Amino acid sequence: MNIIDKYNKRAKKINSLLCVGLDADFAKIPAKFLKMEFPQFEFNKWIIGETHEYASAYKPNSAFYEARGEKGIKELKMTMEYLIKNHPDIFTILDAKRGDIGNTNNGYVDFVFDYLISDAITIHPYLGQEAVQPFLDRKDKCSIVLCRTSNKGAGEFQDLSVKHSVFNTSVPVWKAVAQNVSKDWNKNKNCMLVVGATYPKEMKEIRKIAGDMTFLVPGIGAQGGDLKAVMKAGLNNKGLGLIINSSRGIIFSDSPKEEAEKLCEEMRKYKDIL
Ligand code: NUP
Repeated sequence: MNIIDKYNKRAKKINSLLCVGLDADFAKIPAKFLKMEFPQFEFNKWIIGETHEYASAYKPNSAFYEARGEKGIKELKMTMEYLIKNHPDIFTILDAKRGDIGNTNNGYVDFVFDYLISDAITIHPYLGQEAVQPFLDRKDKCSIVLCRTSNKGAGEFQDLSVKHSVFNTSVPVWKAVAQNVSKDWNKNKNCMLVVGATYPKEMKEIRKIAGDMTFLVPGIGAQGGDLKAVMKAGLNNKGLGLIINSSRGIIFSDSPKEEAEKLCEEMRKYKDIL
């Protein structure tokens, strides 16, 4: 089975495009977990228990684990192993935004895909396809390339106009990324794009370029993205093509279960009316 079909199968089975971000920020996790031997892991286990019936993907961001050194890495690995063992049909993404020269990337490939057994990794495209080839060559794994990020200052470089042989006019860098990744990098059908929920207009343009490719969409919840606008702009013609993430908005809410359910129900509603 193609790795992206792992996500599609789960999304269809439970009718949900929700990705829960396991951003177990040590400064924010509730006190009762801090007393435990493996606080980030225990917190994640609780979040997974609360949210798995609505989740088609989980996305830990490596930063929150790296911050604790070896303890954090251990608990990140425990989290990934827990997911594989207990929820093998849920897609996993390590949000690590890697990307270096080719042979250095081999180290990231081994760490993220084989040691942490993640289905997917986020990477940035700045060094070009030749450099990130070690990620793309892993046919059994998915590379999710930053295209249009959700942050306010995303445009500083991403909006710069560039000449690109495929387009007649100059285009912003994010369009060039969407074009190259969807047409050239995706030979193994194992690429996705990161498109922030805070930029639905751009998402609509990226959808036109990228066909039915899947987008990882951060920016719902704490960053204020508009779910309806995202789904209108980004759903592909199969009613899929989006992995919609919320991290803080779910995991640090009063009830992660209720927040996940609410978001999932909204997605189902919009899917039916759009
Ligand atoms: O463009 C991006 N924006 C973004 O927020 C690309 C990302 N990978 N992220 C990540 O998504 C961010 O690092 C964090 O892990 C998550 C969003 O979290 P939250 O705003 O829902 O708490």
